[in-house]
Amino acid sequence: MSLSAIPLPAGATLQAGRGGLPCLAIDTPACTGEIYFHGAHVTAWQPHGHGPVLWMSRHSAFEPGRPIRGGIPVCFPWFGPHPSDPSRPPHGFARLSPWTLDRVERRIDDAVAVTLSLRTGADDLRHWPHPCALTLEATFGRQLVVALSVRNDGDSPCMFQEALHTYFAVGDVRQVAIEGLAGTTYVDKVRGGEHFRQDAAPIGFTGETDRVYLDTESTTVIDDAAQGRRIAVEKQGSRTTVVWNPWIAKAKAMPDFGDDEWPAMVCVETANALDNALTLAPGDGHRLQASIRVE
Ligand code: TA6
Repeated sequence: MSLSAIPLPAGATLQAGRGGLPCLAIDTPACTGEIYFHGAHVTAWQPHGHGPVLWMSRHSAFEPGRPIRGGIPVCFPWFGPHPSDPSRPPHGFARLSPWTLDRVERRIDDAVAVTLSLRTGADDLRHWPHPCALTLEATFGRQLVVALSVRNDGDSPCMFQEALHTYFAVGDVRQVAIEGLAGTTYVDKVRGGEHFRQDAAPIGFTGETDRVYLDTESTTVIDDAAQGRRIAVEKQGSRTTVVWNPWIAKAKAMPDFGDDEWPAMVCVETANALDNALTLAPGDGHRLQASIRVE
C-alpha cells in the first residue's frame, strides 16, 4: 500500500524528515512526537506542559544502513555485539531496516497510535536464519507507550534478544538518580562483565556506566534533579533493564555523539538481553512494552 493510501487522523502528518527519510510528526493537545520509518525509530516525545523527554544527538546520522543516535532504537535480534560475528551490526538489523507503515489511529485522550511492521526477509536471513514478523506500536499521548511484538513464522524455535534502547533527556546526568533496581543483579560492562548486586541506594553517575540488570520487571524512575522532574518507565514483557551513560572518553569515541553531549542524557532500556534472551516456538509471539510518563 502506498504511503498516500494510508489514512492519517488529525494530529498526524507525513513528512520528509532529516536526510529525506519519511517520518510522521504528531501534534495534538496531549503532546508532540515524531517517529521515522527507518528502524521504526521514535525520535521525539514531549507531553504538553513539559520539556522534551527523549534525547537526540545533534550529530546523529539519518541515512539507510546507519542507526539514528538518540530517541528509542529498536534492538533485535541480538543486543550489543553479535554473539559470534563481529562483522554484524551491533544491536541487530531491525534499527537499520526500512519498516512499513501499517496504520495510524486516533485514540482517547488525544493520543495517536502509530503501527509499523517488518518481516525478517531473505537478505536478513544471511545474518539470521529465522523468518519473523515484527510490529512496533508507538502511542503518543500524555504518556508514551512503545511496544515491540515478535512472531516466529518459521518452523523451528527462534532465540533472540531485544531492547527498546531509550535515550532520556536530563538536565545533568551527574545529578541524576535512578530508583527501582535495588537488590537486582547486574552485569557490569565497565568492570569486565562481572556480576554485581545493586545496593539499596539509587544509581548515581560518576563515570562511564554500562549495566545490564537481569531478572527484573520493576518500574524504574529517573530522578532528574537538575530539571526538577521525575520520569517513570513502567514495563511489561521485559526481564532486563539496561542503564548507560558513555561519559567523556566513550562520547569522544563515537562520531555520531557530541563530545559535550554526555551530561544531557541517560539510557534506561527496556529489554530481554543476555541471560534473559527469549526463545519462541514456531507460531508463537511475544510483546515487549515500555510506558513512559513524566511524574
Ligand atoms: O545499551 C548500552 C550499549 O550496549 C553500550 O554498550 C553502547 O554500545 C550503547 O549500547 C550504544 O550502542 P550503539 O551500537 O548504538 O553505539
